Amino acid sequence: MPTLLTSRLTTISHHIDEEQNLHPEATGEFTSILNDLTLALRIISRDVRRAGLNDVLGLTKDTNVHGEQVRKLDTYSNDVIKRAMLRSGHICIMASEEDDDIILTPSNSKAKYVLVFDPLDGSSNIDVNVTIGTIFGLYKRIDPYSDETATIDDVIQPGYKLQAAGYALYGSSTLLVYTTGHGVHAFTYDPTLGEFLLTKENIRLPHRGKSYSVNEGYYYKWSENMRQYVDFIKTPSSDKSRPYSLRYIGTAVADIHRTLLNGGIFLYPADNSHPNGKLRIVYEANALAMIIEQAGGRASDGEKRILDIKPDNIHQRIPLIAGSKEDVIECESFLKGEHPMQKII
Ligand code: AHM
Ligand code: MG
Repeated sequence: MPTLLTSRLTTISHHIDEEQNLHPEATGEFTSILNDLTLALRIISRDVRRAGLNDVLGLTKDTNVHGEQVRKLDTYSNDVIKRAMLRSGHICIMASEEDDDIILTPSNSKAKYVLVFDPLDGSSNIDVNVTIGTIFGLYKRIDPYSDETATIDDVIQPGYKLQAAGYALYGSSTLLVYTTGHGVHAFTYDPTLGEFLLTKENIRLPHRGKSYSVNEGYYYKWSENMRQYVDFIKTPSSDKSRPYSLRYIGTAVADIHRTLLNGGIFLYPADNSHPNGKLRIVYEANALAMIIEQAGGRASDGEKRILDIKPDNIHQRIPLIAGSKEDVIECESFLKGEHPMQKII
């Protein structure tokens, strides 16, 4: 009996090439940008794996634009990405969580592409050996044929204009999850080969999950509607669809990744100390929202689709509610005070 072979062995570079072949107008620029980025991710992964042996743990003396203490690995990863992205000459401008201002490259008036990134998400988990990650988004300049120097307007485009988005996770293995708008694919890094190998193609998010992910320590800082939603998903129901389990790592990209695979809901809502939430729209929420949507989920600030929001500045914060479609819709209905169960609990 002949067998039908279905699971193919593919590296990230093969995959990027295949996706680009779908676009006859492709120039190869996009491919070389993603190849440069994966080089940076491999370098960061190598150094995260050796953290503790290579003097990258702990704090620097600096505080970033958000008033947070900067860790050595934050600064190191930021430098690695910026330097790797100069290679192709196709990036004109960048924005990073760790840089107060936009970063112009030597190709600032010639190149077509814009990179936004959080070099090391989950900084507070670095020193305790818990999963951290890198988040990135890639745009085209507003006018890709302009020969003027790129500006902040090229960086603060709404998320629906992203050409690609993804993240690396430095966890039990190093993973790269990315989308170019044709589904979400995951690659696992094999350090002995130095390659990211395709391990999950076309990831789909369940329409509803059974876990929620939020820093519940802020319960008394939330709005009454937010508290009611969390009370609701914890209340046992006769059909056993509730209570939900709580899962919270405190690294947004890792919490989103678990939600992507298992379904459920991730929330970093507004609270008294973070009136606009904590996550940053330009280099965190937009990329995570594009991944979630491409896998069939939903991402909003509680009212509006994240990807439709036009940021005003590169470090703007936004509440993020993302995950399984039905869970996010249910939460939005609580936040609007419109859920029928709200009067009962
Ligand atoms: P960072 O990018 O400086 O690491 O901060 C963002 C992180 C997110 O990864 C995570 O969701 C959040 O901060 C955790 O914040 P909190 O400790 O308030 O729950
Ligand atoms: Mg972050």
